Amino acid sequence: MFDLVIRGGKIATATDTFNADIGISDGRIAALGTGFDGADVINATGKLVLPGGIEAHCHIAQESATGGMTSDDYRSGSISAAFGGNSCFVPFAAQHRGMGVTETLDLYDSRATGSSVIDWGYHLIIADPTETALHDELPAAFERGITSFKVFMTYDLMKIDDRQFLDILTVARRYGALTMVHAENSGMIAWMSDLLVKGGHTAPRNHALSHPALAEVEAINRAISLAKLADAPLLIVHVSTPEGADLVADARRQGAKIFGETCPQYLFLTRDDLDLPGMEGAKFMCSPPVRDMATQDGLWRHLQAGTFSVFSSDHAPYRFDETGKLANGPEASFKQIANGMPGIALRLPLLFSEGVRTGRITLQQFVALTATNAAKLYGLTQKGSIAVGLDADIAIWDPEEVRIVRAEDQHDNMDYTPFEGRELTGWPQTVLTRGARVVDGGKLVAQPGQGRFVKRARIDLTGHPGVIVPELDPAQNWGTEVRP
Ligand code: DUC
Ligand code: ZN
Ligand code: ZN
Repeated sequence: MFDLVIRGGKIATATDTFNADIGISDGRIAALGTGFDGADVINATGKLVLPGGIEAHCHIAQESATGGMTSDDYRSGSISAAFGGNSCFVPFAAQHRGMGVTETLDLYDSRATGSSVIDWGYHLIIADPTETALHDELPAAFERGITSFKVFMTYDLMKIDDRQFLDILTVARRYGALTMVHAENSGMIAWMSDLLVKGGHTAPRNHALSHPALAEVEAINRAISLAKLADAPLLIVHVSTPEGADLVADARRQGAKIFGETCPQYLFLTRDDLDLPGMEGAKFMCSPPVRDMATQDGLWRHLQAGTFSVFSSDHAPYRFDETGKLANGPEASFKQIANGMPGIALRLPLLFSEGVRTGRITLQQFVALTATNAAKLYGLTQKGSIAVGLDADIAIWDPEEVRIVRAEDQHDNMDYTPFEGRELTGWPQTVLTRGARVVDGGKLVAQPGQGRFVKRARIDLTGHPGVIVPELDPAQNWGTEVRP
């Protein structure tokens, strides 16, 4: 007798699809089989039973370097995530210059604890890699279960230089942490932005022109080169160009520990969405920017070919009002508008409907991209699949349900969705975190605080040997031992 049985569903993991009952006890998957009985039973006949999504790129209760706050906190953000089929999320804890790492993590603990309905962790954004941060605080953060760091190659108040990047990669490598990078060339963006503003081209659509594809390609190439030199794992987040994805694919073919992420906006939106009257286009501003149809096709091909390990929302919610996009008034130039858009609840339905149902990707790829690979990269050793002993983090989907996306049906704290009016087929109906229902039949049934902080482990690099550059290989260097 189990605490809960999910009966009669079709289970899919990153490698298999099979029919079985799931027996759950004490929040864990206790058995897979048939004919199970439980104190509580969910009938999943005709449904897909998938690992709960792990949303590993979202901005929740996060202030930018210039002070703007995202509209979702850990309560609304986690609720929205759960309605979108996620049972765990990993937002960012953002260090700003002058802040210590420990102080940053304490601040985010105070924001998240008691609020989230699903399990959570944080990636630490490092904007001030002082000696204390590198040698005392990052190891302490790792001990605390924060095993992924994000750095920026652009934004004046956030960016680090190449030397600092190498220092962070080296510490991360030593502890088994994953470094994530926002890869865009800062100088190219500043130069383009100044040219546009000087010419009076300040409308939101110019945001797309101010972030040329070349800026991403150059920075990805540099970031991969730095990671190879340090022999450290690196994830390029929000890849928005096929040329950038080509670089990720090449590095992976060489065995380097390079990973890539893309996001819904780059597969489903184009810069025509930015070209709306007045400030409407601001709703579609994110960085890197959305591009064109040829870009979408190229990114879909990379998704199919396995270049990307993770598909994340990059939920960065700023309302279309004076608290968000319009904080600098209705006449603001594109440079003064917050970058980011919501999407935490639609990441999975968009990819399921337009990826799996259309046959562009398999159900196994869907599970890998949305849960299993994130668990491996981010050290969520108890999550990301359906197997005996793992947390019962499970999403039960109706693959035939058709819904039209409407802002008014969302559960985030936003006043628009960039995907308004899209018809999507296949939606999550019930979501469990550690065996407890969070969302059931379209209703929230969890209390804020039901989610727990997850102390994460080191990155799982199985299958990624890494490459040692000749200059660091003693066999090719008169026996000289130089180890990062
Ligand atoms: N980078 C992100 O990851 N999200 C929002 C904006 C940005 O620059
Ligand atoms: Zn970024
Ligand atoms: Zn982001």
